[in-house]
Amino acid sequence: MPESHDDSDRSSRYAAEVDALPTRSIGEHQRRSRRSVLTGGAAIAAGALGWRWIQTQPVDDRIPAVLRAGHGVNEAIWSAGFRPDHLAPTYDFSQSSPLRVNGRHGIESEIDVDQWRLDVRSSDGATIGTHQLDDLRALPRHQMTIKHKCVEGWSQITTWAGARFSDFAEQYADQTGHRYVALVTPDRGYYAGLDMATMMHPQTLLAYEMEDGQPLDRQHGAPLRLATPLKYGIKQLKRIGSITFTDTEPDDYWAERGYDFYAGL
Ligand SMILES: Nc1nc2c(c(=O)[nH]1)N[C@H]1C(S)=C(S)[C@@H](COP(=O)(O)O)O[C@H]1N2
Ligand SMILES: [Mo]
Repeated sequence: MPESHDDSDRSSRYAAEVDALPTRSIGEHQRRSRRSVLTGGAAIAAGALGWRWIQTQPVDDRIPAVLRAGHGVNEAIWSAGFRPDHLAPTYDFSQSSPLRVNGRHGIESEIDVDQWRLDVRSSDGATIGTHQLDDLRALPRHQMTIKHKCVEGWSQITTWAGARFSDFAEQYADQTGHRYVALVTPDRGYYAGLDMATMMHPQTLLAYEMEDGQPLDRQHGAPLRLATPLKYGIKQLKRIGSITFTDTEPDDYWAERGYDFYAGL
């Protein structure tokens, strides 16, 4: 399926921006990002209110009502990469094909799926839960055919299935007021941080299947990976070993190498 102009313009603009970034120091990059996030009084106001406060507001169709209410607040949340009431486009399964393999950091070793465990940690590093794949399979299964986009400038319509992170996180409700979730491979070879708004979005899945219900293979992140149409591929960590709830911007493999931390679409 041909790329729309809109997409390819956006990708090439993004690619150009990314090319320019590594020449800046990390410190400069962080100052710049902070400035761009904090444009406009609305953003500053919402920042002061904070995600934690937003989460305590009445929920309208599972989305805190305040997020629907004001254009200003929506503007602010744009720094998370999307409007919270916005669903990314989905496609017919007939348009889907198995995603090409890209990126092998942290997944090069063999993996015994039966031995694999997902550790959940609080911000002080304490383990607050350990899960096997059956725990994820016990949650409602969602399948989505979405467009996967890579910062390298390609995209592909593909299908994922798994549990919504938001469903998984219900058992950690005391943690979801934090600002970020850190995802790390078991060997710590690859790591990515995501803002809580993205993680709690209904299209953000802890995926264990691809295409028509096939289990993920190792190259695609068996036994569990992140899948979301809201972020570039760099955030969709394959072979998740741990999930940490934190208020500190997590270490992020590609942000450390000059890419935009939010990597939103
Ligand atoms: N562990 C791990 N996850 C990763 C990567 C990686 O190198 N290691 N690369 C990312 C990138 S850049 C992309 S585009 C997608 C590609 O997913 P796929 O190989 O299943 O197509 O995985 C993402 N997740
Ligand atoms: Mo990518």
